[in-house]
Amino acid sequence: MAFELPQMGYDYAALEPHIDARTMEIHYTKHPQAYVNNLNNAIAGGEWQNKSLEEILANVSKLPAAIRNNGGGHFNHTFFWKIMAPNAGGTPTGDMLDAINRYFGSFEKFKELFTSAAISRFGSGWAWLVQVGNELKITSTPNQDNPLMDLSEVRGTPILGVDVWEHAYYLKYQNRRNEYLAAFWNVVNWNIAGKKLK
Ligand code: MN3
Repeated sequence: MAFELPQMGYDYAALEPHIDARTMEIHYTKHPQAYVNNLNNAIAGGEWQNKSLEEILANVSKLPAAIRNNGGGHFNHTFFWKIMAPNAGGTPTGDMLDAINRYFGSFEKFKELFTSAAISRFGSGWAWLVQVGNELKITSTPNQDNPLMDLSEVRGTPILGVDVWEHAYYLKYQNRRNEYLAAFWNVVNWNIAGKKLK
C-alpha cells in the first residue's frame, strides 16, 4: 500500500479570513503531493515499504534523509489539515482543557508558551503540543521533523501542531509570523486535538 495524499476535508477558502484561500490552495496542491511521491519512491521495494508511517518515523534516525524529510512532511501536513477546521478555535473543553490547565496553568499561558515556541523556531519547522507519558509538553522541530521521530528532542504523541514554514503564511502575513500564529487559534479543531489524548 503506497501512501496517498489525504483529503483536506474543507474548501481552500474555509479558513478565511484567518488563513487565506490562496495560501491553502498552494500549500495543499504544491507541497504535500511531492512528499507523498518522494516518500513512496524512497521506500519502494525495500523493507519499509509495508510499514506504517508511525513505525517508519520511530526508526527514522537509521534511514535515509529522503525518508525523514518526506515521511515527516507527509505526516505533518496530514496532521495539520485535520487539526484545523472552519468555525473552530475558541477554548478547549473537557479533558483537553483540564490537561492544559494542569501542565501550563491556564489556556492563556499555554497559548503564550506555544506561540513563543513557534516564533523562536529559527527558519522552517513546526511547533507542537506533545503528550509524553502522562505529561503535556511544548516543543518545536526543524524542517519536517516531528515528535514521532526517534531523533526528536521531545518524543511523544502530537496533540496540536502548526506549520511555521514561510509557505504557510507569507502570502497574507509576509514576515509577520506572530500575526499568523494569533490567527491560528481561530481555526484550531480542539475536538480532534482532544481525541488524540491518551
Ligand atoms: Mn507546509
